[in-house]
Amino acid sequence: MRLLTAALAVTAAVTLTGAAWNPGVTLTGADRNSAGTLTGADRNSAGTLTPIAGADRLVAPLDVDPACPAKIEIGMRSDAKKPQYATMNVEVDPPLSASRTMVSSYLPPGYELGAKLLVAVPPGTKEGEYGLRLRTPSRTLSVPVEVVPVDRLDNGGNLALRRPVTASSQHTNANYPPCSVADGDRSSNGWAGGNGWNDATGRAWPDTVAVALGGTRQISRVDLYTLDTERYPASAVGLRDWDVQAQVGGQWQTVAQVRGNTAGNVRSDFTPVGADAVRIVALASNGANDYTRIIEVEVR
Ligand SMILES: [Ca+2]
Repeated sequence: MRLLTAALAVTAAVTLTGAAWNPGVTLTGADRNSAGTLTGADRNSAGTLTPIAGADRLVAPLDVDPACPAKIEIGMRSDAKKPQYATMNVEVDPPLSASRTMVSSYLPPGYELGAKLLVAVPPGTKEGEYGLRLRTPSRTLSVPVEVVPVDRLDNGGNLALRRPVTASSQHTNANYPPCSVADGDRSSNGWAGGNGWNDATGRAWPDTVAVALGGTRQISRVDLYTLDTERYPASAVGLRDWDVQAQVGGQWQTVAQVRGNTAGNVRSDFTPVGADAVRIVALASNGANDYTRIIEVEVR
């Protein structure tokens, strides 16, 4: 079963950047050292190199699990007429830190390339706005980073967003952290890149993952997103059977049940209840019926 998980990881790494980006270009700082051996790149003809960000601002919550930092897609586009060796520097105001300080690559004309940037907020950081700058030789793109307490997040009504998550087990691969089921990203494209929980007990059930709501909240709906991509559809590797439980007065109550699911996401509505936490009790997955794979849990 670990083989299956590994195969999923490889595929996700290729598709992570999405259709708009060019996934064929390697994005590592090590490329810089090979610049002298590149052929076909005319450094003197370097045209405009435009920094790109996937959003015009980034919200970075305070005091969240370090395994699930704020993230944003960044990249650059070359408008040069010839291939060039391109470098973009990434700067962030302290005490925030970014997962990379530069993006560099051999870049054909008209190409865009992308990378995921993680922005960590150390404990004790003051809330407020911090600067993130993507800097090429010709242009700088500023993306404000707003550091806010979880209680003041604009959660769009999703009471689970960025709340503490606990799980029955955690995969040895750190790219499947439990906190990723409440990170606000419900897309399966980030699978194996820190955007979904994979438990560690193949073919052993049940598995559980719980989200604390930060106090008693009136809830009546839970949306669960399981792994569902074109290559790995939910009907083959997604979650099939589970119970939705609410913690009421210290006791877990089953408020909804899902059986025989083959879809990527399922909405469960139930009689309103005042709950401190929500728990998914996973009972079986599809296909090989091996692991629990949950991308996101939303509570309303
Ligand atoms: Ca997620």
